[in-house]
Amino acid sequence: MTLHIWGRMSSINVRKVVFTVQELGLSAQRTDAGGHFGLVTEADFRSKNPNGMVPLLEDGEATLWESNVIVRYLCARHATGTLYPEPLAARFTAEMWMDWQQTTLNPAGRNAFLQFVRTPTERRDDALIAQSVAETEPLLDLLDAELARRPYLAGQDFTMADIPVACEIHRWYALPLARAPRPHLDRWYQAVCDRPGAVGVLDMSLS
Ligand SMILES: N[C@@H](CCC(=O)N[C@@H](CS)C(=O)NCC(=O)O)C(=O)O
Repeated sequence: MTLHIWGRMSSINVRKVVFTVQELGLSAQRTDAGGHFGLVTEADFRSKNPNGMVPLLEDGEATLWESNVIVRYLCARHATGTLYPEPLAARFTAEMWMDWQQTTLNPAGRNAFLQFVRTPTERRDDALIAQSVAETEPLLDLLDAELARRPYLAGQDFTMADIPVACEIHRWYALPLARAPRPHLDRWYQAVCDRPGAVGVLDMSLS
């Protein structure tokens, strides 16, 4: 059974899923949806994701939305004991970072991305950018300090936790902003960029 991913690659949330599929060596069909590709308002799509958002994953009987849930599901199904850690403490450390990406890092950085990449220059709101930078910088410091203590977010090895956070860092690093030296964050990010899942994902330009 081939996996079916619905979603455009310009979406960070779709990129997480594509990274995971590639990392796991799975074959998947991807259909562009959302943004100017549309589809998400159609009745058939809404019957699968009533939110009308991407990504959406179909895998046999499983029809799933929410990007981090899809990442967890794929890792649980195909990589229990590695990307999906088995000991509960390690697994929930990974879960913790994934929730942190969704609830803390993403909201902080979102406006700078939207202003720089999706807003015409003449309508750009510098105050929104400054606020987004002010909220994100301490979170990058936090990541740098955490990654000084261990190679990956959930411990010694690469896990599902690293995928959503790396997709977020990819988006942030592509913005035209001065970057403070953060050697541990940069070392970790380079290691994630070297993973098989990163090809065509963490080297994409933003749109
Ligand atoms: N919490 C959801 C958010 C999904 C979301 O916001 N998706 C955006 C793209 S990143 C979307 O579908 N926007 C409407 C569109 O693309 O038409 C997730 O992580 O999957």
